[in-house]
Amino acid sequence: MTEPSAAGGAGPRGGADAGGKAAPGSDIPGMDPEILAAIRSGLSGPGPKKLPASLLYDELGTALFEAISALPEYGLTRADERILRRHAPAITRGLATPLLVAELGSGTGRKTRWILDALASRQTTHYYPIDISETALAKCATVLGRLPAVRFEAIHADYLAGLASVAAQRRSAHHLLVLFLGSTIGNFEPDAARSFLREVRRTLKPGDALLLGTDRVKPAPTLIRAYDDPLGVTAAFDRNLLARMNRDLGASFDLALFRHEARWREAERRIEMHLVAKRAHEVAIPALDLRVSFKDGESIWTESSYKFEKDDVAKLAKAAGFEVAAEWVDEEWPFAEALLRV
Ligand code: AVI
Repeated sequence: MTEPSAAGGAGPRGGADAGGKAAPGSDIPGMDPEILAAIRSGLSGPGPKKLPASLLYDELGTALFEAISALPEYGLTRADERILRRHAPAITRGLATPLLVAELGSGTGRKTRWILDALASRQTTHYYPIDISETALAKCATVLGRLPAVRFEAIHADYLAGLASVAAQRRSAHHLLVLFLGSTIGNFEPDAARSFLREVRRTLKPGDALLLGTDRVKPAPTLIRAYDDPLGVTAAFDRNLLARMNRDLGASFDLALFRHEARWREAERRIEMHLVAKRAHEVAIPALDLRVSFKDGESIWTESSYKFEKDDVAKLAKAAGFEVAAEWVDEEWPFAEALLRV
């Protein structure tokens, strides 16, 4: 998974508020100008500071997220996989064939294997993992690229562009199953989640389906431990965002001057990750020709992870033009996979 929204921003890849005119540093190779504009606006200005969450997922960040997935305190990924392992035959049973499978954010491909295995007895499946990270796609290819009944075609693109290219390739007899697993939708702001799913819906036809994973609300202490684990892996994942700005933009963040904090916002039903300055200081970001002042205790909001109640998914699905056809819930770590029909 490599494509979450900007914290407090609108959505994935470019959901952040890109400015109009070219600003210093807007043409740094390998850095999306919209992300650069979001860094500038997120750290300038008088309001609370925030950075695009997509910055968390460079190669090191993606590896750290995989380590998070193995933490005893972070049950989300294991719950997601348990559901797919136990219920893949039921999930795929009613789907029309021939079926193309497109996955938004390929991850390592481990969870998806259960779905592809369940389909293998019925058909040869065209599987299209879509990701902006070539590293993630390469890893996914090692897990899923050589399955006997799978035609694997990696798509290096953002989610919607990738999905549009799959939709453009399909023949009229083909049906499409879109996988959006791991509660990545929870990293979108609610408005952005709705409009994103509406866009997904627009590329689908009757008979197509979307399998949507969502993490359920849990007691606050459970959630805080999941996002601020005692080993400090999530803290490292969060702070890597600053290390990445040092690496890629020549910034002068002193990582020791920021501590990671997870906050549960009950009313909004979201976990927020923050990096909190331990004392007042200044940071330079030469590539953006920017100096940023931090007050003692001031935070940078780096990611939101929304949690869902049962009704939230049905409402979200309806607002996007889907219906919930079936839902599977993991009881050990409440997490749901909903099969949404067009
Ligand atoms: C990728 N996404 C679903 C994770 C989550 O739980 O929101 C990202 C994450 N951030 C910190 N830990 C995990």
